[in-house]
Amino acid sequence: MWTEVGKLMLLHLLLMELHSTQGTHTDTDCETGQFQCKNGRCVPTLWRCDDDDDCSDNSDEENCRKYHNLSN
Ligand SMILES: [Ca+2]
Repeated sequence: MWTEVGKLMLLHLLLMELHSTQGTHTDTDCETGQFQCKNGRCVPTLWRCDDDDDCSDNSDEENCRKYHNLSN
């Protein structure tokens, strides 16, 4: 009985996820070890914080403070 409920919940969550990502198809395209740019592009995580704009929108350099001295 419990497992059936669990399955239903899981299915529901899955459907919700699928539905919510329909507009942005690129959301799940990145493989493990890849970083998802804001524009949907995938770049190797190694390219993050290397002070080079690989995403072409600079989002791979945005969330790191390794090389950039942000105010905090
Ligand atoms: Ca980079």
